[in-house]
Amino acid sequence: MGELKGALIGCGFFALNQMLAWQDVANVRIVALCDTDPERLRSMGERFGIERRYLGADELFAAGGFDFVDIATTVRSHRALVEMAASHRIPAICQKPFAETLGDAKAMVAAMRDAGVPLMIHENFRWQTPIQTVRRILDEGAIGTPFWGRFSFRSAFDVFSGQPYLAEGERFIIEDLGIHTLDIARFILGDVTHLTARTKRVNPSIRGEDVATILLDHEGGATSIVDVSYASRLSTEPFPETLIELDGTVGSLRLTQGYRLEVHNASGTRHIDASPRLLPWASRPWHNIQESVLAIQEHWADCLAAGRETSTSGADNLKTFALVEGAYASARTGERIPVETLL
Ligand code: NAD
Ligand code: 89Y
Repeated sequence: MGELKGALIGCGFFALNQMLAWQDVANVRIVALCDTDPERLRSMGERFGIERRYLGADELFAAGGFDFVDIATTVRSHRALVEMAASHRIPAICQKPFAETLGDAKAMVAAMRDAGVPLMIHENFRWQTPIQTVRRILDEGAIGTPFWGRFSFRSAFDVFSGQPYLAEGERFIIEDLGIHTLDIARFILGDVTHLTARTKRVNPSIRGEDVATILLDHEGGATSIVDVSYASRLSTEPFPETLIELDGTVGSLRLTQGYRLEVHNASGTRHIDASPRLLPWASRPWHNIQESVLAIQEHWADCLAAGRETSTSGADNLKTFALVEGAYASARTGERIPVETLL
């Protein structure tokens, strides 16, 4: 496989993880950077020794010389940047959340499909070691067919110091974090037909909701609960762990704090350490997320080289993003939302 050249747009808080991970992806080299903020652009360029730097994405695309673009900006710019990639027929990775609205997300998928180039949403949580381990245990049939699940992310970690915009938006936890938890629920129990949601704001210094409880009906017949909170003060801070409970026809599975996985069935009880690796450039407690960034970027490079569709393609991620939109609609109206009406 020849070397793939990439360009990164957005040199902010999270992009650093993406740049560090790209260094570990075989046959990929980031050759150009873009950020509207000159200081962030300079700092990322100097840290990674990248000379080609652009203050505007239009100049970056006009200059060309790369095989894909990695969009690591916040949501407001996603549609314009993906459409720019489509108009230059450049494959693109776009960070979550996909877009500001489901209508925008659909337009982005259509633009990339019409251009004949792949779009992957950087929905990395399903790539975390503990989540992949749960998927593997299910595929082995260890608990039979799951009929009930809980996907829980409860924390009081200060995410606002690194990402101050999270305190400012009208929407917070479902759009920012619940989006990952909903994607994990889909990854583990399959697509969703209906949902009901309730939200709260506990922290008075932010604008959006910081607690959400979502009830999901899955196509295969399972019922699950996605519960997320950034207002939960616990004796041991679990950030950024997603805890999972699954009951199946022949057994059960519990992923508890500390990445401990217990699988129980008629043959007995297995205890599995589902901890992520601490990569040399990673730091606790973010290492779980950081390892998944490397995994999803490796997946992108493999799929791009082989011409395969990625696990979290734009088309796939519309189904996760519809759950986000549906959850806000249900919380607003109190109603149960049929997901097909959104897609
Ligand atoms: P940030 O504000 O720190 O960085 C965004 C950068 O993009 C800024 O430097 C800004 O100047 C630049 N930018 C904005 N619009 C631009 C444009 N049109 N052209 C070029 N540059 C532009 O934000 P962040 O915290 O790094 O978050 C970025 C994205 O990453 C968000 O969508 C966030 O939800 C996501 N994120 C994902 C994860 C994950 O695990 N997948 C974790 C954290 C953040
Ligand atoms: O932005 C969020 C994400 O995607 O993962 C954790 C986070 O950084 C804060 O909630």
